Amino acid sequence: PSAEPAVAAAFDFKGYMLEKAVAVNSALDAAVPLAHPKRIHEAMRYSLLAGGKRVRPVLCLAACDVAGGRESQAMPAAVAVEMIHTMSLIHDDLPCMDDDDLRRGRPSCHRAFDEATAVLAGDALLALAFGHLSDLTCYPADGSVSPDQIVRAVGELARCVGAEGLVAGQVADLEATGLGTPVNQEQLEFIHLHKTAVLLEASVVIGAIVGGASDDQIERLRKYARCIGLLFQVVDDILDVTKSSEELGKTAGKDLASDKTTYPKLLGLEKSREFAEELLKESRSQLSGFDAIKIAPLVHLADYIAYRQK
Ligand code: GRG
Repeated sequence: PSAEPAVAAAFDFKGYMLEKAVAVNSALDAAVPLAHPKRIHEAMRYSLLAGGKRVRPVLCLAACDVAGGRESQAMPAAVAVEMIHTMSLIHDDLPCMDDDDLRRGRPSCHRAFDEATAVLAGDALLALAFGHLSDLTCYPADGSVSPDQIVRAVGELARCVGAEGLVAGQVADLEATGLGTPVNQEQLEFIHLHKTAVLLEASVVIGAIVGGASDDQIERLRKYARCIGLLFQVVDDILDVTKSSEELGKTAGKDLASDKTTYPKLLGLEKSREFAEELLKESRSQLSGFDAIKIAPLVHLADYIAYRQK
């Protein structure tokens, strides 16, 4: 359809992700030196450098590029959004929240260290994210990112983290779990939009801001990010059913057995797949009108989220 942008078919998405992840990892490493007191810095580095996919920082760099900016303009923001993501995972794994022993294939922070250290490592990463994002010395010396753009980016990130963002999503999720009864589609969407989509949205929007995007471009990229954020969770729910069915060799997997409300439970598998297709299509349509070559990473990231197998 005409709403869908033309994308260079030859784009090497895997190579792009790897190259950007290497650059992000090196910036994260430099942003958290092993300073005194050593144990808290060890815990911060343990979780931050544990090898996540780096989807959020890559989205941030890609959005900056679409807006016409350079990688160096967006790297402080890319580092900041990954710090926020990591601190939210550390806190999410705590016994008072999801109580998870494993994260990114190894013991979660409170398991590898202790609970108090994990709480403090999360707090310290939260503060450092804002410190890094607002540190003028982290940006190119040519003034390509103005203090006004940085202040706008800080406001965007603050909104995304707080009681109308990630925290709201977590509270709603904890409340829903505590009820022990299924939530409706509106409540499920609220949880996903706040727990997952909001940080993907901030990553893209902040990248666009420091890259010099217009307000109209920022809003279109914001809609793109919200679509892929929800898509991420719908696909997660679908994979939960299909994977566990495969593993068990049965028609009903662990998703249908657990108390957690999911899209397949609410809509059925077919309708959930249709919803995912709609979200993917909508995310693409928000990218039409931008440079067809520069949007390739964002288009392929949406496809990756939609068609991943785990
Ligand atoms: C933010 C102040 C503050 C508190 C935290 C605990 C909490 C409030 C929010 C929970 C947020 C949360 C854990 C959301 C789930 C997000 C999600 C989809 C995680 C998986 O993301 P991937 O697949 O993971 O990108 P990797 O490991 O690759 O980075």
